[in-house]
Amino acid sequence: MANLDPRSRIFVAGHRGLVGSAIYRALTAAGFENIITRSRSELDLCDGTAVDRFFAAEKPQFVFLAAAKVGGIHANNTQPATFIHDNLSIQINVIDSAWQHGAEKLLFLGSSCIYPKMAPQPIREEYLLTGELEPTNEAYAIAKIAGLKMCESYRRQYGFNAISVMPTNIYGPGDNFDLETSHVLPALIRKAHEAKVTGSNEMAVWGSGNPRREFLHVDDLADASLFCMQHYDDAIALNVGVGEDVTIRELVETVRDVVGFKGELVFDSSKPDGTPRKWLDVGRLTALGWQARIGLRDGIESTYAWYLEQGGALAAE
Ligand code: GFB
Repeated sequence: MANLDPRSRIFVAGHRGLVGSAIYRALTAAGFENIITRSRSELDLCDGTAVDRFFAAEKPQFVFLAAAKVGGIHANNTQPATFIHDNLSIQINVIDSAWQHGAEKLLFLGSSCIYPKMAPQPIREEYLLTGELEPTNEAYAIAKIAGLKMCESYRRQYGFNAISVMPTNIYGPGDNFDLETSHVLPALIRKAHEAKVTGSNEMAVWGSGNPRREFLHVDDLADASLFCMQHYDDAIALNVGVGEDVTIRELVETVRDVVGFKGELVFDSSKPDGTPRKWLDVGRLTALGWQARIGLRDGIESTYAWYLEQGGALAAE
């Protein structure tokens, strides 16, 4: 088990992102005093020489690799080169430098899109690499598969304690609400809110509304990440989810209710549906003693409140 104590030197790569900022909050709340961070302007994680220099100087003992190029279905589908390039570069630089400079343990964050498009449901960890990937996010998925295989390989060849977790769709405070690049949940919150405040009687929803997705609040993911850093030392990339999923139509109904938008939904079939379903089997993590606590409706309510605090209401008025 990892020897974390309040004085441990912990590097959170990507501390300004949705997941990294939640991990930073969770570490701070848990009393860790030596958290190392670097903004993108201070350290470009795609620059191998700079990353190596950083690790040589700072010598972090524990590394949360939450830095990644991420986006929703449209961003993934239209910028595959950026997604594969940036994610592979970040992973190679951070994982290799962490090992080279003697880090005790590294946790790599992947994504449920690593699994085959038509995987049996719920998806067990062993279904990895048993079928073709979903084309809209293949480049991102290949990069994430490479990341978890890198952790597995460094563990096997060098004995480096690198673990991987594969979260389902994440949302929460700090999310990206840009309609071109965001994931579905923040996009729907923004669309419902803007339709409400502008008095529009309709809002657009991409695709058919039939795909099913599982949504995990980012504070639950941060909690799971700390739990795994402290209690999990194995090669298998662990699924992290809530254990149940909803259709996009059900999701938008809940969002509409929380936001208070009473108009019509218009489904835009020119936009892709993506994977029909990616419901994770979380039996392994549950057996270790962790489970998600934040329900979807509560999570949407607090995310909407955060969006309003950030000026979402002003942007729409
Ligand atoms: O969250 P999302 O963009 O990504 O879309 P994926 C999920 C579903 O919601 C798709 C539908 O079926 C979308 O067509 N959807 C409906 C919308 N309305 C909207 C909208 O306004 N915006 C968006 N973005 N979607 C991503 C992957 O897949 O999930 C990434 O591309 C990553 O690689 C991430 O794995 C977790 O769930 O389809």
